[in-house]
Amino acid sequence: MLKLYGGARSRASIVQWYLEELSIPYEFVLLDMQAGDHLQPEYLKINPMGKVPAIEDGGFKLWESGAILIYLAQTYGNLSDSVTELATVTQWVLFANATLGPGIFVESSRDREVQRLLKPLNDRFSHQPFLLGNDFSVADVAVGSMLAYVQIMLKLDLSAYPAVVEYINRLSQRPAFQKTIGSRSH
Ligand SMILES: N[C@@H](CCC(=O)N[C@@H](CS)C(=O)NCC(=O)O)C(=O)O
Repeated sequence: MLKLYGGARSRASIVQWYLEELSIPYEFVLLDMQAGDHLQPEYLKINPMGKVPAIEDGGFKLWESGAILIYLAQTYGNLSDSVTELATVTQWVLFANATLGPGIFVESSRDREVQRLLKPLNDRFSHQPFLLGNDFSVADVAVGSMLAYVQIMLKLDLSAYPAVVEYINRLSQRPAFQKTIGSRSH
């Protein structure tokens, strides 16, 4: 069975959300990060960087949440073999992890980046329910989880971006979200 390694409150919830969306059986290996389980030699064999999440699928080990999401989409989801489709999904996953997350969570860049990044997202969600159009995809897991964390953890006022708020609400209603990321807010 696929193993997902994570901490109680960690980015492993993003991967767990997608595993639940795909109805893939998995075992969540809960590391006690306070106790430093993620820095022990046994876990460093899975991710030498000592970070979560990581997965083991058969003999295959993979870390970095974005890479894991794309692997799952290709292996178990409906991501096609199209180079352009893969590139577009990769664009959104990297945007979430390398641009949106750092831009908003790093306090020194927050004021500048919130306006710059949320305005085009708001424009997009004014015309379509999900990032790629009418259908939910792995791109929504990556970007949507980051936006949900902005609401849950930073409690920013997003009322200037109503379509983004509606998008987060739309994602929050998904059972797989509620079982994973959503349970953080309670
Ligand atoms: N870019 C990485 C970030 C991984 C990361 O920083 N994970 C945190 C938990 S959310 C971690 O393992 N921190 C432990 C540490 O730095 O000691 C990803 O998305 O997987």
